[in-house]
Amino acid sequence: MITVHHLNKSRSKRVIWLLEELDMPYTLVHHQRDPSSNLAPESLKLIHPLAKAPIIVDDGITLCESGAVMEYILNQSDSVESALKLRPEANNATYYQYLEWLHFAEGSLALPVITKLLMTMEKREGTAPLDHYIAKEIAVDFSYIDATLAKNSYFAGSRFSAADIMMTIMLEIADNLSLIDDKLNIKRYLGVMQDRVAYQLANKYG
Ligand SMILES: N[C@@H](CCC(=O)N[C@@H](CS)C(=O)NCC(=O)O)C(=O)O
Repeated sequence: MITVHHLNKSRSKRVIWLLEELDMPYTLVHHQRDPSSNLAPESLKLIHPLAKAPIIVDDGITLCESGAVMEYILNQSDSVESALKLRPEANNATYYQYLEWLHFAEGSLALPVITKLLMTMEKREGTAPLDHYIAKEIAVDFSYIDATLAKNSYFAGSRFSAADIMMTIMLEIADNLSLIDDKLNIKRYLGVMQDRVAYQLANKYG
């Protein structure tokens, strides 16, 4: 059975959400952020040298990086039909749409969103090159995301997929930072995601 190492208020919510959507059994191990540094505790370093959540352990494999973990779980799901619910069949246009958004969440969007989060926590807003870069990325990324969600109900088209789980966590952080107040399609989409039963089960772990 898959063991999920869950850090409070972290991307590991993605993994629990996915497992709940697939109705797969799992064991949860809780780790709490250090209250002063907000970093992961030593207990996570004992599982993987990067000490970053999420980490899963299964059948002799220890894996971090949420996108890779999501793909691993989809590969393990008990039937092709079950995986197909959340990952379009390979090698068609919808699949590549899925793949783009699955990777976009960490590959492009995480940098400006997390940097903005840290800048806000440090009350650091100014005119340095970093501020210009982050402001430009945020403007471009959220306009593109909003336009996508004006056309499609979900990131990979008309059906919910694991790409939605990857994207939602970043969109929630952006919402908490008031970065998407005027992006009504993203706001509507977030409401739909947060209404999902599996999301709510994952969310209760904090
Ligand atoms: N790109 C990685 C990012 C992992 C990451 O930064 N995780 C954060 C939680 S959301 C973490 O463990 N932070 C604690 C620390 O860096 O000490 C992924 O998607 O898994």
